[in-house]
Amino acid sequence: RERKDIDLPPQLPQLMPSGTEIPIIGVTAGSQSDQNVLQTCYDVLSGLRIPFERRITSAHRSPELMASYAKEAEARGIKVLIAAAGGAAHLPGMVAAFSRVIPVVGLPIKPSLGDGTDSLLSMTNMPRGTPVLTVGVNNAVNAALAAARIVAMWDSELRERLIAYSGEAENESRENDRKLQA
Ligand code: RP5
Repeated sequence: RERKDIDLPPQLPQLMPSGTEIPIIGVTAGSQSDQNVLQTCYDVLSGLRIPFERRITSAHRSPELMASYAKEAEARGIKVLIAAAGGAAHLPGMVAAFSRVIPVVGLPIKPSLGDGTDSLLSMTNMPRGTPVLTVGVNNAVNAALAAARIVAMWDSELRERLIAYSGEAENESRENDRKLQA
């Protein structure tokens, strides 16, 4: 069938009834030093009006806290986890292992030494059976949008906000094209 003929589900259930403040996305990082990069992730989630929580659960420095956070997230209502880490970036993989069911978006952070390829590959090269859905190095915007798209499958109002978000990007791109030609 042609794209225009594809019917959307008539009524998506509302995962986030309006006014709810219960977090449905959990953002966890390996260190306080990751917070600068994560700010744009927080900004996008806030702009889309998705309730989220921020945590620092290091795979190396606070491994038991990391394990309990990942194990308990689903029961607390978290639907998607974003896990950011740099260098020896074990956090997203361990969070995916402990959370078992929740999709984990891995955000590789550029470490002080190197360009972040090590962080990136440690997430994309997860052993078979424990996926980490990885975005580009320091691409905190895409981490937020990837998580939002998953959640939007169960929230018609968020779906509309995501469509508006991509519409703004389209308008900006078209405007840049117009200016360049002027
Ligand atoms: C990782 O090590 C963190 O995610 C961070 O990106 C990196 C460096 O951490 P700090 O030494 O700056 O705390 O665990």
